[in-house]
Amino acid sequence: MSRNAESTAFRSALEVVRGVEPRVADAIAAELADQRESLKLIASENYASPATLLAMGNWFSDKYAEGTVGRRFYAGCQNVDTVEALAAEHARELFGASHAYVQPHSGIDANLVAFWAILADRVESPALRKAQARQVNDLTEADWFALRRELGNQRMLGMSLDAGGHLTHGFRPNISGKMFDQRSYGTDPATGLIDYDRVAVAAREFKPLILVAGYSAYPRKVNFRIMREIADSVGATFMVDMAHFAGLVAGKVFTGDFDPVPHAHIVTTTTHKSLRGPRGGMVLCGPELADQVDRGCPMVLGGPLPHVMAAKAVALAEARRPDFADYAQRIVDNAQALADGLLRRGATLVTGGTDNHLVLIDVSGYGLTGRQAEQALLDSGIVTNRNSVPQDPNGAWYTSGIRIGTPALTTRGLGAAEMDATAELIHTVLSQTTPGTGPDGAPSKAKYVLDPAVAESVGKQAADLLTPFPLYPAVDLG
Ligand code: DSN
Repeated sequence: MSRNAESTAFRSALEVVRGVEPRVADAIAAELADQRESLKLIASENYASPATLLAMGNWFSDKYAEGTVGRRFYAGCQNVDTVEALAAEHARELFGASHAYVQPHSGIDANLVAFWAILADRVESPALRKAQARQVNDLTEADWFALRRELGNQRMLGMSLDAGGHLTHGFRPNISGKMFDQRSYGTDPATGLIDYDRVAVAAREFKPLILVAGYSAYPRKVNFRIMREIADSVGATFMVDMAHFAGLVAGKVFTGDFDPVPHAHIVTTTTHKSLRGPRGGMVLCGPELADQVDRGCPMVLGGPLPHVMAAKAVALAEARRPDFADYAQRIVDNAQALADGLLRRGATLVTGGTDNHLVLIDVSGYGLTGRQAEQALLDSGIVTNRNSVPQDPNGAWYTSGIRIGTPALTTRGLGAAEMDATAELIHTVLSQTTPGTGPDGAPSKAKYVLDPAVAESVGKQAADLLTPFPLYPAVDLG
């Protein structure tokens, strides 16, 4: 697409929106301005390509398409079939998976599809077999009672939240924690790394139906070959949620033991993080689980979003190009440069560094909570999010960590030199921020003191750092 075409497309779209509700058009334009100006270090965010963004804004949004390709509950789905089949084909080719299901609307939806598929595949339930043979009307009340009893309270072993696991891996604030009897494996307190021997012991003791690997705040690679061996040793289904690092798998930075696809029975992901696609989810699996996975809608999903599946097809096609592998490698190089820059300046990092796209700073070394650090950085034009660290004394709300990630800034083109400069800015803010007090003079975990002149100066330097790397350079909204 020519640069002019991108500008024309977005300008025209905004003009049409402005004709109905100008405040929405203004908010969309303001969002682009904000994203252009901020040093975005949120590890789970990225910037999708103009082609991906534009593929979402069209009449595919108007179509219902429950069912799967060629087998829909609505008429007239031939064009939805085309984009869904394309997205699935790109996903299979990109990840080397035999089956791809591209309908999930988000990561939690993808995980719900996987949980359902595993339960349906693994749990002995005559009532479920009857229901799946499409004899639902023949089920008695006793059958339904048995079905609920048999499917309920199954066991899941996943990574603990404060070690970097995800809410949807069996934790109480999420439905997965209410569906499953969950236990966690943590990390070694001395190294911060997963201790596979301890995972094996936990698996032997707990005998889970599902062993889950994957994380949203663990800054290291996971050895999926070892995890699969552990799952096999206790008869568990091995599920990997690769939402955070799917781009690193797609870009062949994570290969061999670190590529989940050949090792897991089922892999889930979002499509908008390091993979750089539209906001959405996806499931990959082998032939054994494919049929159950394809029942995701209406089992746990609402109708598919054909406009987002179209954008998934575009983004996955982009990820199959050779330059995506270069992008994925630069994400990791940048994270390592950022980690090195922080370590050299005296920061404490969980696990002492990174080998993926994220870095977790333990800000207790600066005498701050995660909440204080997050806000002080935000005041200075640096967008991050607070996150628990292992055995966090400040809990999940205030936390003791700041999670930073490089997928978004790498998309803009920033490299190692800019990562070192970013480390300097982060260190400056954190070392010059002090904890504040509440109205009664008592120490506060939320209030902080940062000289506004420091915040302004850092904000200016952060903006200067971004100037040579314009975001969506071809898009001029006028
Ligand atoms: N919210 C995502 C993240 O920030 O990691 C995970 O769901």
